[in-house]
Amino acid sequence: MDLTDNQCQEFRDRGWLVIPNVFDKEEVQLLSDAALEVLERPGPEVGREADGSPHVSWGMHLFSEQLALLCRHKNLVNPSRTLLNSDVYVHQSRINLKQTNGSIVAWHQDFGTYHRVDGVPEPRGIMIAVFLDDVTEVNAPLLAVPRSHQEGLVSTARVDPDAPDFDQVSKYRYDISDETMTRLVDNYGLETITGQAGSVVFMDMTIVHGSTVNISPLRRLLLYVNVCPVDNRGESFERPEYYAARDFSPIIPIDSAELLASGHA
Ligand SMILES: O=C(O)CCC(=O)C(=O)O
Repeated sequence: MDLTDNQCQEFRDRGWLVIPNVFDKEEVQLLSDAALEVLERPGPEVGREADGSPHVSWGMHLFSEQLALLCRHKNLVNPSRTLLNSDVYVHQSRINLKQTNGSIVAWHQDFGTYHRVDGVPEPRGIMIAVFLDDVTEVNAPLLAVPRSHQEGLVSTARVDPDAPDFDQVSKYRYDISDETMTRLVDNYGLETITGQAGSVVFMDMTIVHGSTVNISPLRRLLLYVNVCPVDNRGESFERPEYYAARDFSPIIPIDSAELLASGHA
């Protein structure tokens, strides 16, 4: 899958690009099955709702052959290489299962934590989202501020030692203040990012984004793969590998035949 010049320009201007029909039904089913299996793991890499049900799993490529192959899929890797003008490695991957009445995701920039905690030097990288369910206006789509990547880092630390997930997650959080959010939305607006299952989003990892609670009965399962150029690697290893890469070798792309074969093994 090659990107057109117009698509590259749209990514640079707005900060993201949505491409429909990147994966077919069989691939979506295989990836959904693999993701739900990883979410069943008891490990510390799984984040949970207050009732104990899983809603996020970090480092999916370390725990599933199919999800590791997804991270190497040419439909993710080749556009990323084009947009970043470089070979890429996976800095972080995750599964996000937004269940009915589950968590919100506060306004943030992925690069905020990657830079300040993981030591990724420069704001060069892409958050790729793979939709495994249809995402519409009603099941808590990603919300994002177009062009906000052009502002650089605008997030600030949120330190709340009483948060239930303080040790694991929230001490590393950098959120966007209400004042900054108001200014950004006044200047640039705010958009929903929707698409059918099988769609893929390429988003600059400095874009301000978040999502609300999903009060619909419609599940919203998404996979995220954050890639960076191989010369923009994390230099701090404070967090475990499921949050922050140790392997910086350039990804060698695979195709759908290899992904699908892994499901038939
Ligand atoms: O899937 C979502 O609702 C948001 C996830 C997100 O922003 C992230 O993982 O960085």
